[in-house]
Amino acid sequence: MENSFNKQVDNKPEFPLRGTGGLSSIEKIKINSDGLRGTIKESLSDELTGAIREDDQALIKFHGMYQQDDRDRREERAEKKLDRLYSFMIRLRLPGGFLLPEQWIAMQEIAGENSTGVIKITTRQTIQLHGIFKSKIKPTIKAFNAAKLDSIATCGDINRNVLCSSNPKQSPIHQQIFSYAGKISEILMPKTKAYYEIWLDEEKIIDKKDEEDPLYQDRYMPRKFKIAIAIPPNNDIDVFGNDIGLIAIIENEKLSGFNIAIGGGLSTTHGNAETYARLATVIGFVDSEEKTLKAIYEILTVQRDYGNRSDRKLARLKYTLDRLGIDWYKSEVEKRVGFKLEEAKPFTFTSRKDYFGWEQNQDGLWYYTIFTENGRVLDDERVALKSALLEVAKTGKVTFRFTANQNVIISDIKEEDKETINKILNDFKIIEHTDGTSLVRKNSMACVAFPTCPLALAEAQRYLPSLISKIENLLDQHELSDEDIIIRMTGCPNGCARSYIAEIGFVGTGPGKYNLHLGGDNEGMRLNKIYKESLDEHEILTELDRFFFDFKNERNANESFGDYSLRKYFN
Ligand code: SRM
Ligand code: SF4
Repeated sequence: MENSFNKQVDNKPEFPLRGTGGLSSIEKIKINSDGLRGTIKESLSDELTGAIREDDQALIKFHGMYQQDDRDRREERAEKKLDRLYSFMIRLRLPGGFLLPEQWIAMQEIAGENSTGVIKITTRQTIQLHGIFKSKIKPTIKAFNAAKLDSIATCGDINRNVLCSSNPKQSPIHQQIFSYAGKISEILMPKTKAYYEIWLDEEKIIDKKDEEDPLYQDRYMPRKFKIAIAIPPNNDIDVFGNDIGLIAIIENEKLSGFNIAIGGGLSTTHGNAETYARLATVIGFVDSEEKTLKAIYEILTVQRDYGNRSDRKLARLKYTLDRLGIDWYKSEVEKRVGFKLEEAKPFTFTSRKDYFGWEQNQDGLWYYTIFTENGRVLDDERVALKSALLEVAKTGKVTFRFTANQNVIISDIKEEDKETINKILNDFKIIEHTDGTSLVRKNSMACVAFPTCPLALAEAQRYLPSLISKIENLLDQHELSDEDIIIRMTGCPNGCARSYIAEIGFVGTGPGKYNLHLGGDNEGMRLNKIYKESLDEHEILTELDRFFFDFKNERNANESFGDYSLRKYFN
């Protein structure tokens, strides 16, 4: 459907686009892909390998999936002269991280039949299933489709899952603001029907006009693109880590509009000084839905036209912005939207946490936030979380929300149903598990890393829990267990668990080794800095022991660990 957001931009520069060298190989794959089709169908029907063709590996990302292999088993298979154990990860598109109970049940069944069975809640409020063999991709996508779920555009050089502050308790107008996540996701969807054709066996589009794409054209974005909406005072979605961050401005309990921040991005590359993490810069305010959506759309078109397409390491909006200047970028967006952005309105973030346990919103509905360590939903020796969530879903009396801190919120429970849900949570020891978890563990987050992530240099979600146990002991010894300290770990410098905006960040450099970052704030408004490089566990714990001792003895009243460590170790 033609609308004001998908009109063609007249002044787009000549292709090939900005960048120092020629087009990167991925650019050529996109342009020659026939609307992201490539030879995916042929790759799928090749029974000689569990993998797909190289070019198609880049294209399936736009359909929400990645080819991976079990890195734990590489050596053993190589010794036996076997191919790597290939499988696929599929990521759902869930704007704002929301599921109906019947969708959760369907998803759990699909996970059990087609994947490892572990449901992974990601740092962008959605769900990933791992370990799906090639022959199971189509059945998985079809089953998702039957449950009205899709994985379109959750990976690839395109707008990704749109985030929104999770907890409806945060504001009486949460629902209104939350609805923007869906609207933004919708206007930024690709027009190609390849997903339906390849995975759902729908008829091939004959009239190519039906899939003309004024936004993405044949080149898509130069790189992934991320958008998040925060509802102050809680920055639970780390709004400044996104290419576009919207900050809801609420005046007299009404939504006046959004401050717009652009150019956030958290990845770096070890040894490449041209790469850096950057927090988004607030460029102005918009006061209506139409203006908000228009501004978002044109921020994308400017990045589409001016982003670096020769060096993928330097292709994110943050680099375009710093190369061309914030004032230039803003005025180019204003030219394209046809109006001026207003001056940004004041806002304050005081936290970025999930509210664990029972909470009630202004409409009397109840919410229970469950601690879900590193977003992994499974039954293990400590707690049967997966079984509990299935029981809860089967009541049909709840919805599910996922937080950008990788937790689950059992949501929208009526007063008369609360006891039923509470009993299930009690019977499965979920309440005991959530209440009994330390603050530092609740505040911690790790990315996936081994065994599935091909880019991992060190462990993250499989290691952080045991490191946190040791950190808990240290905090206990220094009588700091009640301190709200945010700790995050990633297995490489890509920053998937946003370690660069933690108070204590660990960034993997090699097996068992991590850069130690300090000095981020508690609210996600300040990047941390590298304190020491490539430490092993013993060195990490020795450093932390000393930090906690100093912090306990030298902090100012109400000073957070992040603020203290910046003052102490970097001044
Ligand atoms: Fe990420 C690549 C996992 C959030 C920055 N990320 C990957 C891949 C797909 C590895 C790959 O390229 O083959 C990882 C798959 C691991 C696996 O086995 O599942 C992966 N990223 C994740 C997730 C699942 C981490 C988690 O434990 O929750 C998160 C999924 C989010 C989602 O639902 O869409 C995830 N990734 C992030 C974030 C955090 C965020 O967006 O708030 C970042 C940093 C913010 C940013 O984008 O600047 C992030 N991931 C990256 C990058 C670096 C991008 C760049 O600008 O250079 C890569 C590598 C790449 O794209 O080349 C990457
Ligand atoms: Fe993989 Fe690195 Fe992202 Fe962790 S931070 S999931 S190791 S790409």
